[in-house]
Amino acid sequence: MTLGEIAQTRLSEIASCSATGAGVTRLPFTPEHRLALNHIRHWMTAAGLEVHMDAAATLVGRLEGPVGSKTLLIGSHQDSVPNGGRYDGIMGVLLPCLALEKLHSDGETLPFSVEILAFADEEGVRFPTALLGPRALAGTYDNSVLDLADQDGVTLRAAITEFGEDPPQLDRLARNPADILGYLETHIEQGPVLETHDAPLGVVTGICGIERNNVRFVGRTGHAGTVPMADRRDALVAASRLIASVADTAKATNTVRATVGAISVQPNAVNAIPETADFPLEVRSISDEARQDFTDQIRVLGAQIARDSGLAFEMEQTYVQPAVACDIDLSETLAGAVQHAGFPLITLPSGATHDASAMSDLCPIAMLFVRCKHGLSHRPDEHANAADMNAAVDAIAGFLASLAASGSTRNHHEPPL
Ligand code: HGY
Ligand code: MN
Ligand code: MN
Repeated sequence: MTLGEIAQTRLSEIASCSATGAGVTRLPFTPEHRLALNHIRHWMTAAGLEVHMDAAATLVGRLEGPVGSKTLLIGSHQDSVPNGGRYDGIMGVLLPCLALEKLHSDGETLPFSVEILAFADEEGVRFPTALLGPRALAGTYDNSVLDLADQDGVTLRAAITEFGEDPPQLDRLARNPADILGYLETHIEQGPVLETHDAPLGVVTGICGIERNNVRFVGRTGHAGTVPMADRRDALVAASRLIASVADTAKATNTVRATVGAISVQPNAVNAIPETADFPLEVRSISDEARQDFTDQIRVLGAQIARDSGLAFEMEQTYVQPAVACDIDLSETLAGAVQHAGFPLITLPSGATHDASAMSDLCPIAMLFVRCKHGLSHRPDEHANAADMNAAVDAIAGFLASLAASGSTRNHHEPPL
């Protein structure tokens, strides 16, 4: 079997660590997450790594390099969206493990340490925040996110504690940038560009920025049959007007991608006028300025709609991750490895966000994209083929070998041997 075929088999196995339903549903700090750790621990051990879990429930596999050498961080996330695909995130944990297995079987050793990281929560689906793991390593996470709760009222702090980790230890996870060579993330493209170019791999130039705001309209409920239309303060009608404007404005400006993916209405009864309507507004753009302008526009429009219909309106930012550029040097090394492995070089921005977005506050980042069938992702039919994953393993192994040859792997504050 090729390493790509082994990858396909292992991703099929871990895909079973999922809640019931189509595709993969593996939210952080759940029984499915705990089951998945057994598979990831096995991959890391097979790659010769020492495995432990950190206080953010990131599973860490470390290959110790020479004393005084820096550490290359590689990783992605174990969690999925509900009814998602079997490649998003987890493929970026498995492929570097296979690349290390390949280097080991080729008798190669590395003059630096390597850590493979399986972050717990990148999607930010269960809690209205995300990227706790990479932000803890970068020393940029905000303690207040631990008080955010999921739809069952379980706080992030309680979920981590119940999962067996110790949130107060989060403050001790921050790494010294001087010790870190950089961060590499391998990820399914989640778009159609590589398929359009008939290329198995792509090197990412930058990652779009993202922000999420909770939007709330508060009106007045009443009997659906007895309250005259003119007297109504219908929160769902107001929300619908704003949501339609979000899509129309985003399409017209063409600088952002804006989505309302969920809504909750109370009292949520067919014969009662909606009193409250709550929804998350997500806005993404490679330009932070365009994203902020758009969000400001929607805030003004929402307040206007509320005033015109006698409702209350709130819009509160719950999550923001600025756009980030990938490191030129690291990306050139990655591009060289892609070409040396015999594949065409395609460079492209990422419309999806990633753990790498937060890791860029700690160290230089590079991202390797793997072709995505029909560009479909966040769906059960998300697919990457074995040959392309095999190409990615070759490129990652080549990237490691290039870094090893570059000699830039010693830690400045440690005297040479
Ligand atoms: O939503 C995203 O961009 C990523 O898949 N979390
Ligand atoms: Mn992802
Ligand atoms: Mn995703």
